[in-house]
Amino acid sequence: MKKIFNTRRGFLLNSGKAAISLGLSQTILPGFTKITDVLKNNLDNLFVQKPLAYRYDSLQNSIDALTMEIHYTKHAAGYCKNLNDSFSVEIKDKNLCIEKILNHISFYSTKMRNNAGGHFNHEMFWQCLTPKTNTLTDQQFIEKINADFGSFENFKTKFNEAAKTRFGSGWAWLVKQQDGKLAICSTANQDNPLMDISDCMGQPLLCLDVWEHAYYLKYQNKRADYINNFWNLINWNYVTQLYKV
Ligand code: MN3
Repeated sequence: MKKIFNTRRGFLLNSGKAAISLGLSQTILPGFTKITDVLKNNLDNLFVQKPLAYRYDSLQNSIDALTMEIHYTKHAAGYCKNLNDSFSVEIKDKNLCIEKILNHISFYSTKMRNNAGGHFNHEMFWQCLTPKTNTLTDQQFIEKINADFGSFENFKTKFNEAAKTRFGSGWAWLVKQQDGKLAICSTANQDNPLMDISDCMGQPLLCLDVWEHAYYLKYQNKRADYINNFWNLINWNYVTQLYKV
């Protein structure tokens, strides 16, 4: 898969910059679909944070209320604001959705990369969480996980390993690759699998924020405990919905 994307990227590098500078509309790369509902304000077409579907204190057995509040109102809000700053300066077509920007991120500034990634990742992360206990029940998805990872336990172990071993700040991901296979990977900083620079490109289905700001108040240096407790919070309905797209 990587070869295909590299080839496509090579093509984009040769032809895409000219196309973008001419103002031709960018497309979502083949194999990707607009899956999330990252919102824009109707008035000015700038990105906004979607309201959380739960209270800050509703996840507190696994993530404490103050961490949730600071994470949402300060860290994530900062990415959203800085994305809009970059968007105003760098993008002429105000209708561009975030997936398209991420699919062509190599054409933009580092500020755009960090903040478009940061905004998308957090908007998706909030939706991957739920205070309601639920489990994965979709038989087709369960069979797919078993087929691609050997078993659900192997999938979990592999995801946890990706999250634990990400050096410094970043994210762990479950993705559906262009060939339909499920894969697990991690990305540094605010990079994500939608980016044309990513070495784990794919449709993201599940993500976990392993920046210290996501867990330090409750867990300090114990990232592994935070990762283990994340499994109590996963919104499998949402993840299944993304898998079915
Ligand atoms: Mn974060």
